[in-house]
Amino acid sequence: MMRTQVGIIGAGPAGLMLSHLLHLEGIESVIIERSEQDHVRSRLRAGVLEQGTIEMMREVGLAERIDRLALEQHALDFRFNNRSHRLDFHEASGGRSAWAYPQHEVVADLMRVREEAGAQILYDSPVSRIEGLEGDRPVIHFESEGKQHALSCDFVAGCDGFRGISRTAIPSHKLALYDRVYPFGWLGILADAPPAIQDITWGCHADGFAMMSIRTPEVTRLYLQCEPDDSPDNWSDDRIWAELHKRLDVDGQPPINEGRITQKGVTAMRSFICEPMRFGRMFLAGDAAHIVPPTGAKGLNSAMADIKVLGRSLVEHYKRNDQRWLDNYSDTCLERMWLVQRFSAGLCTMVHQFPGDSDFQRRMQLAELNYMTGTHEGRAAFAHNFTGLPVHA
Ligand code: FAS
Ligand code: PHB
Repeated sequence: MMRTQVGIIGAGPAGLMLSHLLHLEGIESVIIERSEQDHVRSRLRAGVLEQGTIEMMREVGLAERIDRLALEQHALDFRFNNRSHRLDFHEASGGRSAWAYPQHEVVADLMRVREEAGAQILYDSPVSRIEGLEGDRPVIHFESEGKQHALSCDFVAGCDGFRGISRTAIPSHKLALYDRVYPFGWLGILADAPPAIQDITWGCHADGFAMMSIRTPEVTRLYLQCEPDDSPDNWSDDRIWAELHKRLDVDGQPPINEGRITQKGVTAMRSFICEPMRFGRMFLAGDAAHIVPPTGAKGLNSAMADIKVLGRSLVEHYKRNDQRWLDNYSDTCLERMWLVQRFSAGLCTMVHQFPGDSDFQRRMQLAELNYMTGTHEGRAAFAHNFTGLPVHA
């Protein structure tokens, strides 16, 4: 039987970052990942990092590519009533920013430093069972190269995403699940087209939400609100550009730039949290414990916030034999995560068109948008959340 200190399930951003943080403190870990490495590395997902996530990556030795490739964002341009309403969250937050740095670059950075350090990351090795979580030596069972294997460890980190196995290893009567599925999805588009302006741009249109976000100076990430069960096959390039121009172009601003569409995909929208984020010697982190609609760009950032707390908690256990951080881990993460859910769900309600909404609801949305972009208090509240709430670790 294999043996390590911390068994990590999942080589997404949460699992990779935890493994790196522990390595920096001389704590052993093994990552067990279901998919092949190239599949994990190539997944296109989040695009915007909070100030705290950028600072964390710099602190752990990942500054070089961040400083070279990440594009600092100071504002978000809200478009409604055929006008641009630029919310400068850099100014409204006293100088805090967000950065355009795609998730697949974060994953590539972490994979590189882990490989350079000789990390044990077992790809193409699905975990089938976790046992002994209420004992002193939990065991993770997994398959690799057609054979069954077992990893004995002191602690298990469930970093295996929303559809992983770790959360299901917790007896259902020990869990409280909170869930909301939205009646729409996002059609995500990647286009070889330079961003029309340097600000993330939201179209809060009566026909539906749209967004233009930046991946590189030559590549734009675009989103269109669509039916929750829609298919990219229903969206020709012409239909995509017509809808994006309708929802995003306004007087006084350059129209969005068109270009070759290189990727299309539909993402469902969900708010989800499980409580607690710990069972015995297993700690859940990232999408394994919570999901937010991508509206507020909080999925990846929340995973990193959990890992910052979990990393600190495990270091306190191994280095100072102090269990308080581990004992408080779930409450610490959930207190912040409910505030993140509040922000993400609130934005979702404010900018999307819900089936059956009355004219009154539409006017309420416009009033929310006017308050948030047109008052100091509204801009400060948005900026405080969008650039990232503090992480207590
Ligand atoms: P991940 O899901 O990234 O990683 C979990 C890993 O565990 C995966 O590699 C999986 O293969 C592995 N795993 C699962 N079961 C396993 C098992 N039984 N054994 C071993 N390994 C197992 N967030 C944003 O902020 N902005 C966005 O625009 C955005 N867009 C998204 C689009 C899509 C389609 C999806 C699915 C998510 C999106 N997200 C977005 C959220 C996303 O970025 C997540 O928050 C982020 O990947 C969370 O990272 P992890 O918690 O590491 O989970
Ligand atoms: C993205 O680029 O994926 C993105 C940007 C801003 C958001 C949400 C997602 O608010």
